[in-house]
Amino acid sequence: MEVPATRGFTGRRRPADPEARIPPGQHVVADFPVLTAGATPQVRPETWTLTLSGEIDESVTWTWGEFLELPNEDVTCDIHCVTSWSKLGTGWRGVAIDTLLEGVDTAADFVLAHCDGGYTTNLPLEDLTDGRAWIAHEYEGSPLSTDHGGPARLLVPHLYFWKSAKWIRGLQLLAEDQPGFWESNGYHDYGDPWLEQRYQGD
Ligand SMILES: Nc1nc2c(c(=O)[nH]1)N[C@H]1C(S)=C(S)[C@@H](COP(=O)(O)O)O[C@H]1N2
Ligand SMILES: [Mo]
Repeated sequence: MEVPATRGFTGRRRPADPEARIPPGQHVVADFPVLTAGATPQVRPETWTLTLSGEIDESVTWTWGEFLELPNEDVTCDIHCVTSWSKLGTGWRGVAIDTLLEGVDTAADFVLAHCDGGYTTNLPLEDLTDGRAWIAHEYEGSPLSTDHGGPARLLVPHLYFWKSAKWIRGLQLLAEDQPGFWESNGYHDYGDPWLEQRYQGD
């Protein structure tokens, strides 16, 4: 079998065959659904900031202008929503969490992501490092639309997409895991789509 060029996914362990890129219980969509719990916040870049807080000596805050000056990366990845749609080969541009953590000394093992509107989601810190997570501000070459989390959202493609917090404003570094919004409402604490970790107990 001819193996296509490895564009369209970041998971280095995943084969390029599209069928093999679809986690169990998922189906591929061509459109890009919008899933938001509650109202869509209107966030103005002029007043937007991103803050690293919690288990660090001093919290760090970037304004929109400062954030855009950080080294950016282009990311192509597959995304998987727990409601069963997957979208293959989505294109993003943003700042790696590794970049934000450069020079930051922390004993934290967990992160709670905070958003405008009050949404939260929790992740192990190691899932945000080693080139596996970004704060994305462009989608397919255009500024991220408000519905999809603009001006900026977390992008963690290897976990169910509810972990990719829209309208992101802060990453709180924590010594202990603290469940976020969906994780407190019956959804899995970790959310690996390849293990179908949809709900608590899966
Ligand atoms: N702030 C915030 N982020 C969020 C959500 C939300 O309701 N609020 N929904 C999550 C869920 S359940 C999914 S599937 C994705 C949907 O992203 P999309 O609307 O860009 O498809 O965003 C995630 N991030
Ligand atoms: Mo979702």
